[in-house]
Amino acid sequence: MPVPSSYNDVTQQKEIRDFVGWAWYDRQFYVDSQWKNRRVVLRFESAHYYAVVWVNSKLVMIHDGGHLPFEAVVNNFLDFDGVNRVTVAVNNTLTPHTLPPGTITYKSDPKKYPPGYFTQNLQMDFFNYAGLHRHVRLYSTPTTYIDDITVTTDIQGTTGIVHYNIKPQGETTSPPSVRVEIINKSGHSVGSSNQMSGDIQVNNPEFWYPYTMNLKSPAYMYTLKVTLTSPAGPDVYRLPFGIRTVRVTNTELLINNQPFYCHGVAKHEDSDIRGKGLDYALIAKDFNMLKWLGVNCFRTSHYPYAEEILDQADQQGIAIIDESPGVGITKNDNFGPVSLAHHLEVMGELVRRDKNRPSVIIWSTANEPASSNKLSEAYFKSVIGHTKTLDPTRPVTFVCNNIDHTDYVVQFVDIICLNRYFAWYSDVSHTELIQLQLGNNLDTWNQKYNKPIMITEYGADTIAGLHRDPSFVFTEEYQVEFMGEYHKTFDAKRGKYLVGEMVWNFADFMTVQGITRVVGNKKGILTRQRQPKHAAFLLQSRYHKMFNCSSPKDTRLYFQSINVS
Ligand code: BDP
Repeated sequence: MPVPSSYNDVTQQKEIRDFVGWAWYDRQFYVDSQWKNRRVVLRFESAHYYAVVWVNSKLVMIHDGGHLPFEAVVNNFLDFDGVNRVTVAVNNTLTPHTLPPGTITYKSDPKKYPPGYFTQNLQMDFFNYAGLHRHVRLYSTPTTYIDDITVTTDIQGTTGIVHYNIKPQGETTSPPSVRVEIINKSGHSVGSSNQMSGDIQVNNPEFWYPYTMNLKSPAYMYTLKVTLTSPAGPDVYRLPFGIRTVRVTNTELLINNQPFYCHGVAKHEDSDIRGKGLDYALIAKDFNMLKWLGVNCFRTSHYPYAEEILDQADQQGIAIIDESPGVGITKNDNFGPVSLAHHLEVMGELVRRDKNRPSVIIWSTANEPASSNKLSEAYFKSVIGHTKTLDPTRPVTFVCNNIDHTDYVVQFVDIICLNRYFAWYSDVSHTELIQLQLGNNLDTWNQKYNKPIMITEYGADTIAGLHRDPSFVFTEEYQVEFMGEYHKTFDAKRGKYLVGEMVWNFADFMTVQGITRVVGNKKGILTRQRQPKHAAFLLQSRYHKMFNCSSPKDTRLYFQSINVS
């Protein structure tokens, strides 16, 4: 099997596509003998879902969770002069305590099923692609090394304040010394320090902001160059970061103290052949399509994406709602102590990985959990509270599909994220009801909580090339009409409390086989091959008009002035 990739769609075997259980990877490698005196680390960037790793037949590490990196020091397992073998067993079984959760049902009727027959039941709407989805790396550091760096930034007038904290690790006879420098894009040092933690002021900095805010130089990235010196030798780390702030008020989302309106999409990591495997060409294509559409923000629905994708978001100036794999937390036994402990751990891994990225403006702890179930209250109080403790600088939320039941979780969020499917999952075909139902529903949530609201999903399944006039469900005409009605309500609420909109979905994507999905979910405005359906042009024209004024208030004025509502 190629790495990185999902193993499911690579062969012509149905058994491999639909496989549930242990898959084994194994390969030989050599290590540079000069690494003998260094610390050698084996790192997996994603193994879906549960992974056990051996080096030269000795157990090295076990990791629970499919979308975040894990690593271990392997010096004691390596042969620096001969051939080595790494073996990985990956199991894609989802249980009530995994994220996402799932269940296995054993079918015991011998008249209907052979002995031991079972099925995997998913609680999410995407294919459970599996395998080594991202890179596996072997890297080395000196034995005294930089374990972690945290950078947060503030803006005071025309000054950028860079707070940093460096955590050195390792055995040393004398404490290591450090040199910290902030380097601008032209390679010049604009601030420095010799302390492990502290503040560095940058006068008149270039700020990081999304490219559609149309200011001078968007997405400006600095480098924090950290040189740790110890008897073990220098460890030099270059951390890209941006100077920016994110805040929410009762009605607004502010980036660098300026109102930001998210004109976005929700996505998936999904493609033909590679499944969820990292694919550089696909990443480049997707960012080109995002820019082509005029998107300034996307949600990593419904799990953390590859770091290479977030690198592009940082560099190209696209804001991100960074979502945990907490999708489908809907059954009572998904709210137990084992699930909670795992969810807290996953939030820790996610924040540790992505905390220094300027593109990440919001943490999403979950998608569509049963927030009308009383059990969700204590569970999410803990998950959201924990995430805020891990990172007090960003708003924290979860994505809610509760329409009008009592809700136990929205009370804890900084910004309300709602998925709405009026005229699709309810009153299907009745686009004439969308404005009335959506408008009333949004006002109700706003009045109850007095917090800003973002629509994080709305959409209709559409088979590319299917046409009918007047519109009919599943046709391209229906998707255009449906979205147009949503846009009218968005325009009426923007500038009041609505701070963003995200269509579901950027592109069609694969799901489990079933009678409500025709070879996958077809709510993409692009096909799975990234070709536009008619609705993509509607969105493109809408989003490009918003460019000059990503502030909701400005956008309303702009729309009035050109008479588009
Ligand atoms: C929402 C889910 C999303 C689904 C979508 C749909 O958040 O994962 O794919 O509905 O049904 O409820 O298309």
